[in-house]
Amino acid sequence: MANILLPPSWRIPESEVAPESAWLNRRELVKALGLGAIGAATLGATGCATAIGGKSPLPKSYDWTFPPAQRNPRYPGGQPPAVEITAEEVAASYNNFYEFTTAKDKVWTLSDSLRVKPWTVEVSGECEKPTTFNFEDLLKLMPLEERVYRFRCVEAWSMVVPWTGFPLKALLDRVVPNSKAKYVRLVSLGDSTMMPGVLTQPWYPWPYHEGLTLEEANHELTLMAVGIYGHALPNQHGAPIRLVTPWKYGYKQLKSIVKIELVAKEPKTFWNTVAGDEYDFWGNVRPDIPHKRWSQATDRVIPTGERVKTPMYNGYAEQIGDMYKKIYAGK
Ligand SMILES: Nc1nc2c(c(=O)[nH]1)N[C@H]1C(S)=C(S)[C@@H](COP(=O)(O)O)O[C@H]1N2
Ligand SMILES: [Mo]
Repeated sequence: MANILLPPSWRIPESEVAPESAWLNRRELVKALGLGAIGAATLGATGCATAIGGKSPLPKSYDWTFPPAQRNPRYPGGQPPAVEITAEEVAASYNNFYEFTTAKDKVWTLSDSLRVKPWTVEVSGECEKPTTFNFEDLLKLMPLEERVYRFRCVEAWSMVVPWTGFPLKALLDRVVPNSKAKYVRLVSLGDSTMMPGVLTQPWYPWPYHEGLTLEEANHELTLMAVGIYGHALPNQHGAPIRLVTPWKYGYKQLKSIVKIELVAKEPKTFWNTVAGDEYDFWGNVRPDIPHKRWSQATDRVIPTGERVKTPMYNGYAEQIGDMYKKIYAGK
């Protein structure tokens, strides 16, 4: 069968198509959220939705609960320029989750079909104690904390989001990586019975998979998120557990993870397989290195559309230190 690779919609930057549409203004937000005139009336001065015409992208209840996690003041999300936390309704209704749809404003409704109970996470490969964790047990085992991180998509938009989670290192330490472990391969659920996009877009290399070096995986910034805005992750954000690496583009931060494998060689990754010349293994936020078809120097703050300078490593250059000295030698 021919391997047809259709370009995803987000590979066409809005700025190239119609410059004015790159600025998500109040009216566009209303449209993006599917609001009518009534919904529009509930938008505050900041353009943030407070209620959505009777329908909200926030679930009434969550599949999992955990005690409130302390916010870690080391990660205030306040790296300039975007310091304000994005309104929850906005973050919950502007999502990339191709297993459901490529339409960002429809993920929150379509992802209703995802069932996350029961859920297990297999942590295996090059390690002493491969373990399959019940998600419920994992919640009790891991030290949960809240961190506010800036979030930057490769499509040149950004948000600021409070995540609840634990360092990936805490999980990897449990299985004791052996000396052959050099990378971590992470895999999302790819169940076409719950994820309609898997069935309708067979040209993608499902399940969604990603990779980090072991050094990146063990980095203090690398978080396994189980919650957002103080409660469990709703489906559209990658329930029940997803990766958060704030110095990397969104495409590295895979959702609904079922498997974490310690491996010896650099693993293949989803977007690198689809378009290797546009999405490298690293996916680091580098405003000085343009995407093949658009600049990464600035980003659009959602929902105001304010255009701001993208900081080096998305504002985390200090924490990243010289981890990439060799890779970007001369840049
Ligand atoms: N499994 C899976 N994970 C994924 C994606 C996806 O399509 N499938 N999209 C990625 C991209 S491109 C982005 S920008 C973020 C969006 O995360 P959010 O919707 O929680 O803001 O999820 C990332 N993780
Ligand atoms: Mo993204």
